[in-house]
Amino acid sequence: MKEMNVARYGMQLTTAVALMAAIAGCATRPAPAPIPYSTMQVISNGDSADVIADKAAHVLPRPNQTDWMRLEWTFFLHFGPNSFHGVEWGSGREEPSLYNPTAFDADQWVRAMKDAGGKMIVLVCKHHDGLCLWQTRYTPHSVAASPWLDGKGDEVKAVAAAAKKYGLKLGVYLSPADLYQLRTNPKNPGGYYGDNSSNVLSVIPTDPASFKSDPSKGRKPAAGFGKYSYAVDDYNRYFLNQLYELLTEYGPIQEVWFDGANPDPSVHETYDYNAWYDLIRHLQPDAVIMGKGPDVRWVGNEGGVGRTTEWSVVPLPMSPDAFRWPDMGGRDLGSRARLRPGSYLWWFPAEINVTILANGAWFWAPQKHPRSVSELVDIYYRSIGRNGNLILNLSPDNRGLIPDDELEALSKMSQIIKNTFATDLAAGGKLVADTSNKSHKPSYALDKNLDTWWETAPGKTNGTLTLSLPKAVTFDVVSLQEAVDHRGQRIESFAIDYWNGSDWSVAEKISSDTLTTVGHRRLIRLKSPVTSDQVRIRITGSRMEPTLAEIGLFKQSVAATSPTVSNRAGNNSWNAGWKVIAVDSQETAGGTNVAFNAIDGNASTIWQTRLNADLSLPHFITVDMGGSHRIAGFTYLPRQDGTANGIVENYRFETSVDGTNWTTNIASGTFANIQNNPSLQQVTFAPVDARFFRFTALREINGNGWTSAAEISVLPAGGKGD
Ligand code: FUL
Repeated sequence: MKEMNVARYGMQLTTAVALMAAIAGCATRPAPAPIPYSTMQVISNGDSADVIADKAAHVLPRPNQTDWMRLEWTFFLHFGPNSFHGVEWGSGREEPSLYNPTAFDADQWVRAMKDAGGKMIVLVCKHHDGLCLWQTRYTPHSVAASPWLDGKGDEVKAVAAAAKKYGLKLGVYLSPADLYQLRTNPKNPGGYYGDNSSNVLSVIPTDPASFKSDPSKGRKPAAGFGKYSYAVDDYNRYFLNQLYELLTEYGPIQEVWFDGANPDPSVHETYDYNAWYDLIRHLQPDAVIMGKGPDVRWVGNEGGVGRTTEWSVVPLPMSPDAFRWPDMGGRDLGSRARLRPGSYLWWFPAEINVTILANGAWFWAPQKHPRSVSELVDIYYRSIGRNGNLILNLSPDNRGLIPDDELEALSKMSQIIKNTFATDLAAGGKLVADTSNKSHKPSYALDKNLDTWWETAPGKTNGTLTLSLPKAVTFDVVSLQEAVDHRGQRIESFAIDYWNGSDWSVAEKISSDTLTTVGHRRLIRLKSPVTSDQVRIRITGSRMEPTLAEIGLFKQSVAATSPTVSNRAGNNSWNAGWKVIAVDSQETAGGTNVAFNAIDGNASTIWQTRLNADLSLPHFITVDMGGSHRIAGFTYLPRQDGTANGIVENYRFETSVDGTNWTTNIASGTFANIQNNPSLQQVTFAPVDARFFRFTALREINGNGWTSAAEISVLPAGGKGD
């Protein structure tokens, strides 16, 4: 594969540098070899801090990543069996007849994305439940067995055609976890997933008739594509054939999305990632592999939040050929402190996946509604504005149409974004710098061309660009872009000032931002609008000479403030007078994590069971609401401090009128996907009258014996407090 060859080239160069370092100490010290640009650099033992920074500054994106980063705003689409029975994760035991949209309209989906300004749709072609949404040759468990269009429909084909019509690129999400194929699925006794079959030489595409009996028998390849051989087991052969169909029959594919989530890890299957990557590189060399793969990194949450310091150059502990791409959730992935000897420096930009539905729901259900417009606008700044691509999910309803509330939220969001960025207030200005490389003059930062840039003079790691405008403008967003495709990512800190008429003043940013990394794009929002005819960008820290390919000034069309977590289903007085009347464990050391914190209406305090004792589940908490209420569900807000300890995955929920006789409303429920998406969970059940409720944790997300909760509350019947 192309990338891997370049990577090896990088290693040879590094070896050369190491050799030169080894001969240092001879009488005449050779001048250090300049570090060449490469898609990979290796930090050697003995590299000085300067050499390490120099190497990090010489890592470039691969061409498929450059194309992808320039898309910035992309869309996800989750529609499948889950959309018909109100679940986030299916079981693999669903009948294909469940999938029966009555007004399916892929044009409507893609048009909404196009109108919003999206550049790509990544379609869920098979979610964890295993139903294939295209006409596959390799399982009857597909749309062919559904009543939709008498089994003749093909969701992928319809979306590919709409994407072509509206000029959007197409990506495919194919879930590695496949519950239908699970060896233990009673609905599919011949399931391939975890069937302990041995690796046998398999030609891809395999002849479906001899899939099990003789996988070395191929079928006729798709027009313009070849055949490939891999020694793989049944499930990997199945998966490779699925990939082959998706990557050869639907036109150019720009992104292949490999989800790490697996609802049932009890059955083990070894994914042959190397074979998958190899096939993708052959069939769609321009595509990026996202998630469990080498090109695009999952940002680490599903809340739409990029890091305020987001490095696209990330140190890997081993060569990318051998690396298995685990999720990278840490706060700091690429600062100088992380760049240690033995690391392989690799361009690995962040993708921020988030869904339009509140509470992180990926699939539509009647009670699921979109996030507020201000939150969506905020997400734009926290993703695209923090050196990452945004992939915003839309969820068609059971008719097969994106419902009006989602369309309305999206169109309001995109209108605000469009209005904000329609006018670049820096246009027409003149840029001067206190230091410039002769070939990279300041005016290049205002020419709307990412392939030309301002750069400081050789050896200068700080520099100031001053923008003078013909007349004063009022702005509250500053956009900066580094020349990452030519010079890598370098800027570590910067400052923004404006001329107040007699002196320079600091343009105050909103508190949730930091003035650190820039990368492909950084959007800094100001605390309040600034009016001035002179603006200064001071680069105060950089790995090597900093660059700026573009700067821009904008005025937000509607002031969008950061949302706060609504932890009481919008009703803050509902919990007045509530008491915890029983709890089996609470961490009272220091009086910090007591049970009452779960009902105090404060999302930043938590109930946690004792850390060094009571280390087995179940744990429970019983609450007296002080009077009888008609309720139809409950909410659980996991701890919001970024720590996973005690977050509940499986639970029981009970209610009582008198505190003695209990009704089990949910005997054993799952907060599907809470590990990836630790946001407010809402569970509904048939309405009951209750004064007391008991929440019991049955399983913690990592199987530990702790339990924690930021908030536990109830949902009033009819959606209103009583
Ligand atoms: C997660 C999945 O489990 C969700 O259902 C969704 O597909 C999201 C994009 O990734 O890990």
